Amino acid sequence: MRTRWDIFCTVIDNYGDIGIAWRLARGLAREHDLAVRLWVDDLQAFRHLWPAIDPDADTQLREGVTVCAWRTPFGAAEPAQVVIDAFGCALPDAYLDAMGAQSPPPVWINLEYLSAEPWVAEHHGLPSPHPRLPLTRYFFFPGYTADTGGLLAEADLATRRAAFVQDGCPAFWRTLGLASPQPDELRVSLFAYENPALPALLDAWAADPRPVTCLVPEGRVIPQLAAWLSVAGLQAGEMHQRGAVRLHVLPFVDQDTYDQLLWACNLNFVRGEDSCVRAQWAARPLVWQAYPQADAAHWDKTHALLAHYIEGLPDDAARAVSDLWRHWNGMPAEEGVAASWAAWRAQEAAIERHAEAWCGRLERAGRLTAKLVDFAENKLKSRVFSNP
Ligand code: TRH
Repeated sequence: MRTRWDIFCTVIDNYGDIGIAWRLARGLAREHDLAVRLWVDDLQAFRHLWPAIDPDADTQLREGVTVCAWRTPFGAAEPAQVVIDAFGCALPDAYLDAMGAQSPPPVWINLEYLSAEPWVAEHHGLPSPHPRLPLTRYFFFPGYTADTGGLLAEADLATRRAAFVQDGCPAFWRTLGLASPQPDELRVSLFAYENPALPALLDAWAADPRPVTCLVPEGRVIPQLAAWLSVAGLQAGEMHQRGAVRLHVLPFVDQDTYDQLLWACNLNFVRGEDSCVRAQWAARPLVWQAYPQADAAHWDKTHALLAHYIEGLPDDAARAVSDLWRHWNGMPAEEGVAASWAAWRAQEAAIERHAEAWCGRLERAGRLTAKLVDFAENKLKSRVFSNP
């Protein structure tokens, strides 16, 4: 019989939590042949990144995963053998009580947010006993080193990407209503939160000696873009040109198509967590905007990933990458935005080579799905020994 896993996910204000939970659920079902239920409290939001989702269905089978509507109050459900609460979302009380009544109890894992900060390895895998119930919750931390939970990626990701990019993907560009890039054109995707550095970056692109095509999925940055263009509003499908920069507003696409966009562009501006990791696996240069947190806690995260990412880059290229990331996260930088962009352009070839090499280095951290399965299976085995 297949081991049963339950993953619980609440959608906060963005798409990262459900994006990661969905990727994980799909990977567990497809690559590890597990019986996975994914409980989600907002199927409407989920549908944005996976349009096949029916927002009204109580349960539905999608990509080998049973997607369940997480309603309040929570109906009766027998707990699975492995239970994941993604990003500390509180499990429903009734479900938690049912977990506590099981013998042996389920393996309970809290999947945490990804960070490149050094403390992650020390906290990865730590147990925390429940104060009331005979349950232990383990903290599973994704990360960039082998002593963490690793990074989410499908086993065939590199092969699929290589096959996709080998002919320059003209058919893909056509589906987005775009011609293939000109030889001297820089094609950029821009997925961002509101960002004070955006107008200066757009000015720099408009003044670039070569054409820059910027593809912007619908979302939080659109009003800022409209203000820069001095237009009343912007819709998917619109195109505007200012100087060297041509801006296209794209519809929000499904998660797999977004991956292809990252593979096809020369440079990707990404945000949050999941798009950042996918941009790294895309083996293309990226600029990351960390999810803004109180007290600028995201600066530590940005700094940690940046320090790790620029290892091995020649000094000038490392400085160009750092300056652009710093501007994009509101951190002090050595140069202004225009000079940082010019420096990035001058180092483009080295940065591109580095992005390819970096993708290879990511492998050293290990694959999160496989590591999570190992972790849970070990706990399941020891649970059997202590509960004969
Ligand atoms: O949406 P985000 O800002 O999510 C954030 C972060 O994950 C943050 O850590 C978390 O605390 C906060 O949510 C609540 O960025 P992220 O993580 O990149 O997630 C976006 C998801 O949307 C990702 O799975 C890719 C997907 N996506 C599409 O499917 N289609 C699109 O067109 C685009 C632009 C994104």
